[in-house]
Amino acid sequence: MRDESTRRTFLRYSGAAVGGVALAGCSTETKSSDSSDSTDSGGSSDETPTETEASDGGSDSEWTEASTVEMTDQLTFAPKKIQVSAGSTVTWKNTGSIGHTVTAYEDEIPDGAAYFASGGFDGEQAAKDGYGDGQGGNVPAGESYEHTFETKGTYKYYCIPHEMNGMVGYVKVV
Ligand SMILES: [Cu+2]
Repeated sequence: MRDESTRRTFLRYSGAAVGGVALAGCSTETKSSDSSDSTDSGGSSDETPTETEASDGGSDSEWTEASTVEMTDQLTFAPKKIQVSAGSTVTWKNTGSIGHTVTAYEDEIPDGAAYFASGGFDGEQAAKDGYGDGQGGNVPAGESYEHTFETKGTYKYYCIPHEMNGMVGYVKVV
């Protein structure tokens, strides 16, 4: 039993290491959980995998005024956080050799804002399905995708195949 929880921790850590970026947030987490819990049989010891996103604070004040974002072979959007004025068109360029998507989190765009995703999908699920079905929305090497932002607020988006590697970005429209 004890053994099992150790293994689970290890797996999570090695998963984070692939991302390479989000490590700092994970290392402070629950060393203490190995004593008490898990006598209570049936699971639901949730790992809450999305929790790591919250920990990328600290750099939250660093917004770069830019309207071009590069998608790189390091599995990043660069700059990760951009600021533009309403009505601006943002261009994402794939400057590497690996394909990427630009896919908005439907729940993390301002109220009333238009959904956006490479491939022209009108919702996040459609974008995921489209990618799963023949890589719809993939932006290959050398290609780009653009979107015009009309509604002010902060948008968060990700790359479908590399979300697990921490490939997410933000656009703040002011
Ligand atoms: Cu990607």
